[in-house]
Amino acid sequence: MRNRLAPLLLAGMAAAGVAQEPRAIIAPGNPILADGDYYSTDPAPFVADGALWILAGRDEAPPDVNDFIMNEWQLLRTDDPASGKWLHYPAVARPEQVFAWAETGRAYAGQIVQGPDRRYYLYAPVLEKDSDAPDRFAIGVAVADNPAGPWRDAHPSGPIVSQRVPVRNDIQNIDPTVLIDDDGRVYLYWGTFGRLRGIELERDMITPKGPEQVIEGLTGFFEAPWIMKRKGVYYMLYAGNRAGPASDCTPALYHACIAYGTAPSPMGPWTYRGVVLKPVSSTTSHAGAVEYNGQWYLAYHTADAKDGGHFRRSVALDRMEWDDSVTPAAIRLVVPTPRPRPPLGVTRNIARAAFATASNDPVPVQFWIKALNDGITKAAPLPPDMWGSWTANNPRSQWIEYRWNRPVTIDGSRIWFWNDQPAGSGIGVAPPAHWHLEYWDRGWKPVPGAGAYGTTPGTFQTVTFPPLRTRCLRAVMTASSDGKTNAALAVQEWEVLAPAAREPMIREQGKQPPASCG
Ligand code: FUB
Repeated sequence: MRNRLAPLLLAGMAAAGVAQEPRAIIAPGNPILADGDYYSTDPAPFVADGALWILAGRDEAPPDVNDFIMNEWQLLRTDDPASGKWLHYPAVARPEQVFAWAETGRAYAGQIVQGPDRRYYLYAPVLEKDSDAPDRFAIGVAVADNPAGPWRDAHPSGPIVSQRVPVRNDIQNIDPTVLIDDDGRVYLYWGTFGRLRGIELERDMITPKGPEQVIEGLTGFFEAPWIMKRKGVYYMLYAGNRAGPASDCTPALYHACIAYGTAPSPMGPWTYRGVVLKPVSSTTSHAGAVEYNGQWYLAYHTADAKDGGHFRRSVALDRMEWDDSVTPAAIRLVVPTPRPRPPLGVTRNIARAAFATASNDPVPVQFWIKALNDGITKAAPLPPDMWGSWTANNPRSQWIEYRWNRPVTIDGSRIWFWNDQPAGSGIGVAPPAHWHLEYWDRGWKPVPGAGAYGTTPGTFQTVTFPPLRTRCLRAVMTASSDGKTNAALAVQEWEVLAPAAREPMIREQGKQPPASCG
């Protein structure tokens, strides 16, 4: 009964706007919902009725679909985060049920705030059904007596922010965050793609008091602002994507860190202060912070649940600590606490113990060198799921290299090429024309006795050879070419095989790559 009829029943209840009974969850670490039944995203924590709640969206993209399929919001609730005991309230609200002017789907990142009238206000980015705006994302406000609803439109005439109200703007109007200041004044911030706006609202929580202001000074701001105040200082957390090998935020452009800035007043001036959370396993990062029973927490999302991904994200919660020895107080880097993972199992692959480098170091910021030996291959990867070499003018040859701290004995290798152009192309990313392995033995030498080097993309190409001992191995690739220009190269995963399976060798954290192969 549970397996066959329950999903239909639940879907029917959700469509009818009936709140579902909460179900109990035990979370021995992150993510909170981890079994892949319900993905949860864009967390917005708040305290209500003495409990810690998290408003979350829900990712429903099928595996390998790269799109935000998000039809509803859900809630998580705990009285004791350390206990790992949560109540999960699925299907709390859907855009088209709450807002008559909204389309189904795209239930993006919202926030619930308790108003001065003790009622709860949900600030929700949704798509407007009828709008001539080039981008129909708009922010609606709903109100309820309880966080679990029922929610009704607090401003039935339409959104309070869009590309048409309260002023014409040309940004994507999503990711709202709200602060009720100590003096009762209300401030709303929102934005994405590097453009952040702020506006004061009337104390009714709904009416824009204007003017809409451009918020600047938050270095690398990408999206997901989160406003809060502590000890008289205004803090803005946000997803930042200032990328590069020297960036304190993220090496790869598609990923984001959670950064923060401070200001002496709600509208600034804002000063960048640093990073709160390093990039997570999903490309998007989205966080909110809250104080509960004297302890601060950061809620964020990752791709770490069963069968998770960039569009199948799941909410995590960790302690957030302050450094009050400096002024303004600084937020310390949050230490993620994942659930205990099952052992990896014995394997011949020793690539995960190696340091990866490439001939095109620094690798273009859309790609990520660490994807080479992360153990993950996808049917529809995004650029940071692979090493790549695309530039406007690609050279004929590239190599990728592994270095181990100690000599290793190997007798095989498996490589997974990625392409968006066919073999023989001189543009885009194509499989290599040919490639081979070289190992270090007082100089680079072709691996002797190697079998055929396959070039088919989208699946592992396996090469075997008589055992050899080395500390460094290269895959040397000759690019596909049309005779005039060269295509780029990309590799999702590159494994190196020891003669016998053993407990996995994992690279020691914090160890520096060996300076040389000798
Ligand atoms: O979940 C949809 C979008 O992804 C959110 O609005 C962004 O903040 C990012 O998390």
